[in-house]
Amino acid sequence: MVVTVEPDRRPPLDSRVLVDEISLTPDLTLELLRESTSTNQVAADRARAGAPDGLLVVADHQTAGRGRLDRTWETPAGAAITFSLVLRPTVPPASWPWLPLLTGHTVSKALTALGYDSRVKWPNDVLIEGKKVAGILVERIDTETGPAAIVGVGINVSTTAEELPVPTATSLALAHPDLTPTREAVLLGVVAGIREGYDAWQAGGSEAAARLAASYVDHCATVGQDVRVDLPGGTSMTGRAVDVDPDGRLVVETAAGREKVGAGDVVHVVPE
Ligand code: BT5
Repeated sequence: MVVTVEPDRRPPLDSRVLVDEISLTPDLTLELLRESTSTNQVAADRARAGAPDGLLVVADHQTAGRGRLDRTWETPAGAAITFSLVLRPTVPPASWPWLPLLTGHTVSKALTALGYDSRVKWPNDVLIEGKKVAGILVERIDTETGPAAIVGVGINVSTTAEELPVPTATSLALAHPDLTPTREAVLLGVVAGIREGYDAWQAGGSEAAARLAASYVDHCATVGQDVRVDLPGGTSMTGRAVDVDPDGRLVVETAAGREKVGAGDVVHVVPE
């Protein structure tokens, strides 16, 4: 099956294909919504109402997607993948900061498996040729049965250049027009990749954590780059990103010495 990039001829997600595949995976349950405001919002509501680990909320069209720090995530109908997975991690609280990085890493690896040359910009923007193809929003919420993680992922699949909200964005179709995976294939590949990576990390203790950290650094486009990091307080720092520490923080070599950053927006500085 081939996905067209003509906006007026985009088919809806084929629920039979998704249900068939996901019913074979005992640790996933699908809730497919034709339209939704924000899948992270819906998944958080479900988790608060008791939804178990593995609930996958997919929106065929998301109308009010959320980014980090109250930003928005914009996707035209039929052009993207937008979903949120409810997870109930049992790892120690100190390991939670790795969850967004793990998600970015596994999404990027799933896209690589589909033939795209994909890398992660710290902490979890998924890039192809330096442009953002996927965004991730991981939120921790409290529920009566313990804390839950809402892992939200948006991927631009057939979005055209005119439809993309910012010039720093790309889509799978723009990045590699010869590859034409269906939205269903991208969704299933990415969800399977996240589930597998997460399960290995959850079950594997410190050895799995160390393996993830090494693999993340290997595939992270930021490490080795000159960067500017815009920090949540409104300040910024510049330097060379040299590593990611065991807590998932970016290590930046600045003029004033080594700094560790737990949250911020990284800009890869292109040498003039
Ligand atoms: C993110 O935020 O990148 C997280 C995006 C998460 C979206 C998923 S979709 C399913 C789930 N349900 C939700 O409601 N959200 C999640 P951040 O790093 O803050 O980036 C947001 C910024 O990316 C915006 O301010 C724009 O500059 C840009 N942007 C918006 N839409 C984009 C798109 N489709 N592609 C690339 N960049 C985009």
